Amino acid sequence: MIITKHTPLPKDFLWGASTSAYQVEGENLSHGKGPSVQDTKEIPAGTSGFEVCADFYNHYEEDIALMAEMGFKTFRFSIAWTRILPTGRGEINQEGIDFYSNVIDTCLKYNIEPLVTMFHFDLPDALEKMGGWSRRDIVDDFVNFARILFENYGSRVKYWLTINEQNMLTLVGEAIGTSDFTGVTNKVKKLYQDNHHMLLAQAKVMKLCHEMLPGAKIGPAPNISLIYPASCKPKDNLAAQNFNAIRNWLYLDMAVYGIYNNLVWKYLEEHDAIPEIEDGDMEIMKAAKPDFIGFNYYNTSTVEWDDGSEDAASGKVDQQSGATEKGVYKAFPNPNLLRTEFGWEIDPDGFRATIREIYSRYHLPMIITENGLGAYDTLTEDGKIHDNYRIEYLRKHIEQLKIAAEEGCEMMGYCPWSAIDLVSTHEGIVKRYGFIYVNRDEFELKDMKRYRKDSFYWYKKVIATNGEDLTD
Ligand code: BGP
Repeated sequence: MIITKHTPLPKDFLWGASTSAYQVEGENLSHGKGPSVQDTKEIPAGTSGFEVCADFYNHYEEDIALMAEMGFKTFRFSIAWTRILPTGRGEINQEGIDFYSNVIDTCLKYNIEPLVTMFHFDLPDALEKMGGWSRRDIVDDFVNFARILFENYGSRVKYWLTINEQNMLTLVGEAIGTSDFTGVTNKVKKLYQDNHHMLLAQAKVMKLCHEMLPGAKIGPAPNISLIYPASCKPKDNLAAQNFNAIRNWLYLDMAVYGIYNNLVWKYLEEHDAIPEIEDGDMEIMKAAKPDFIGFNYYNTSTVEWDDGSEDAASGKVDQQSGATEKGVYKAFPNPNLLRTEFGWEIDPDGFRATIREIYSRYHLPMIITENGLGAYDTLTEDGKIHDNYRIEYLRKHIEQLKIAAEEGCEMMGYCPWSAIDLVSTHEGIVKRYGFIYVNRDEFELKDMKRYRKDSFYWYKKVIATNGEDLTD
């Protein structure tokens, strides 16, 4: 019998990093761009808004040149729906089309494959005012937007991602600034109706992509991380299964197999929250198939059983995933893990476990679309940023990714968050993630100059050796 040894990482492994339009670009209400829900939401106290961000809109050539210097094979960025269609539908803003066309051409000039997210938390405000994702017609709006992207960029963009972190939009939309519950009596029902429309929109767009662009590849980009049981009590294990289904598998079961996860279905029944599903919806979702799975990973979560009593339901809500659901599971701070300065658990082994689990469920190639460490970086007087904590975090995660690859999980690429410093979802720009430092403070813009962090040089070497050399 021939035993096949799995090679660590394929030669064409897509090393890169990620950003999203509303967090990096700036110029959020100029050059013809309409407001998105991010521009109209209430900005958390003490954090900056999205008017300038990293000013990528005016610095993209310099920024992509720096990515090329690191040796990026891909750059994951999102396209702001309202830069293309200021009100989400109707007239096209040519300046927006041209902007992303230039970004794509700049990537290609350096042999960097653009990896385009079509929707990253920035729903057009005009569509939100009409009912947002609750309105069935929004599915057509999203398909129309996708068609415009495929028509304009399809000959140059091979890799597409549909919706960023649809599961976080559903579970913690309020923190991201995307959930409006005005007049809503059954929150769960609204959330899962919106979710159904997103799933349907995603399926239609995957199908359209395959029809219009036969050479292209498309996949979802949820935030997937394994849920641990707090102990070996059988009930804690059931709680972990419940939360895994609600947080993770609902989204991938639908994207890959076109089925509603049975545990989630039961949960929805119990909350009188079964979405309205029209004839033909399930067939559409079954027929649409992703070419790969993109997923964001920051940390695992741990839960214990919740018996539904008043006291038991007071568990702490997990920062990333909102892990407390009365009578279903309760968040449990994992005592075995270190935390970042911002309180996020760090779990590289959990990364490998998550990759293994996804592969055993879906058997599709995977690309990591986000992973990273938010920290308060300091610029020294001689223009250095010694972010060894970030190097340490990324190294440990890449080590585990490589082992997972050796174990036979098909890995396509790794795009940590973020290529360059940008504004966090709700904790400002001083929560930095980038390889490239942007010289501004939360409210003082300074000169916006770019500096290479220590992690920049380290990642350059990692890419040059295809992940073989992870030393400092
Ligand atoms: C993911 C989002 C990103 C990004 C990242 C870091 O959930 O897809 O948009 O912001 O998390 O989170 P935060 O900005 O809250 O630190």
